[in-house]
Amino acid sequence: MIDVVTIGETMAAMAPDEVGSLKYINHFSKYIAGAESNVAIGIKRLGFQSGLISKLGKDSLGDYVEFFVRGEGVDVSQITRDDNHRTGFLIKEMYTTKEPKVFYYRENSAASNMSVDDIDPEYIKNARHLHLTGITPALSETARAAFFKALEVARESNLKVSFDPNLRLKLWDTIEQMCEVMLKIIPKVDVLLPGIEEGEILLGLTDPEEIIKGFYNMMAEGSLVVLKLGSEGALYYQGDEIVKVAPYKVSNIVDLIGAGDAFAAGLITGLLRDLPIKEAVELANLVGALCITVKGDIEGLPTWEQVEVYQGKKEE
Ligand code: CKP
Ligand code: MG
Repeated sequence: MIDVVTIGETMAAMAPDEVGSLKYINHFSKYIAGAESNVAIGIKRLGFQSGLISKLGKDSLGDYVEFFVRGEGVDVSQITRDDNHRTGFLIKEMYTTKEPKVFYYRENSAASNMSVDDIDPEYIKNARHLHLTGITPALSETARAAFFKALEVARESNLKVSFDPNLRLKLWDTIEQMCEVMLKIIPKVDVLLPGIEEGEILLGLTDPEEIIKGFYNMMAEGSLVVLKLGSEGALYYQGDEIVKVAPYKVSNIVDLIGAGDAFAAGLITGLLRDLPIKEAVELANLVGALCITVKGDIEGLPTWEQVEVYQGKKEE
């Protein structure tokens, strides 16, 4: 049985082995990138079965992505291969003084051509949880329709739905269009995982408590909003009081990309394990923190056994 289904684009990616302008870099490492597959892999490592709905080109990079995701134990039965469109690709440029820059080569990719025909309602209905991010509806009109179909099926079948807005302005025509779609999705989900910046963009607010309440007021009563504060930990709110959850401190920060997905994997795992919300958020903080101590989005994601060691419940 699949516990968590997600839908999105997994890309082949290249990260330079050194910092500096791509103009002068000659050596790269290949890896996979994609918020939804990051979450699916994170959940699988933490002990639950995840499945990814996606599309890849019938090309070597598509083989690489499919083998990798399958190798991590994620169910790939809903990944189809497209003869006519290529596997999405990204390349990073690294700097010493600022966050890496990401260049996408994913327009009209196989995954951007996903459509409602790629959604098998039975596959979603048989799961416990659907995880979505704001990247998939940004890929194209047809991918957006597939996203909304998945959401609709999950709601009709009473699955829990979590949503990470993951705003990627580069993928939208206009900021207005992006905000309009996001504000249409948020009232339909049970668990919302925004960051502060997303609150600023979508609600025009800066105060964390106002942001968390602003989002909550758009959702059904009893929904859960977890506001990610990065190195400050997180806040959560379910309509009664706003609770602050302290961060899991790590000193060796290597690569911040993927932290939000790791956080989502931890939180969803906590919910599947029926942990009290505070403990689920603590788990999310821990998994998010471990992710950033290693280069790459998924390499630092812990297994459940490792989580127990970090929590002091088990000896290494
Ligand atoms: O918000 P995060 O840093 O956790 O997301 C990172 C992922 O899918 C990364 O894998 C990248 O490829 C992407 O977000 C994206 O499409 O930007
Ligand atoms: Mg994110």
